[in-house]
Amino acid sequence: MKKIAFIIVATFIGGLIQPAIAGHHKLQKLTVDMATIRAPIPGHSMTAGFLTIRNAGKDSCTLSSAGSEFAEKIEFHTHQHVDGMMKMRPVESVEVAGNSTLEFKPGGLHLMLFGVKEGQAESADITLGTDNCGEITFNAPIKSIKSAPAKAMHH
Ligand SMILES: [Cu+2]
Repeated sequence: MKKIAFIIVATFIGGLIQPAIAGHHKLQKLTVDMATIRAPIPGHSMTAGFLTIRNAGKDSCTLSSAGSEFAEKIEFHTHQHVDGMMKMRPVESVEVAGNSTLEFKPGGLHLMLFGVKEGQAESADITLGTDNCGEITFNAPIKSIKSAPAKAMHH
């Protein structure tokens, strides 16, 4: 009798836990790793941010906004070849396909931070908003990162 009761209880608990895990997964399918903000050049209020974002869900997530206390405004930027020159171009949204990882990196897709606060901050929290996957906040250390070649820095 004891064994049967145990099986019933285990099945009941299992039934409770599973939907909870599934629900949690739906909210937290985006994860951010390797986030950094390039330390702004003294006297400059603009800099770039880099990160790796992973979408563990099967549906794509569309990043539609970025914000931080550290900057007045954050845009998504890509690099594009225009007449043989690499130029940065703002994009309104960035799609992270299901079960995939997307890199924001020097010379490619990146976050552009405008109106950066002066001071000795060592890191800043950044929040990315999405159309369909909630929002994610992560902490990005502020580091000196070697600049991309000068021609890649034109806006
Ligand atoms: Cu840029």
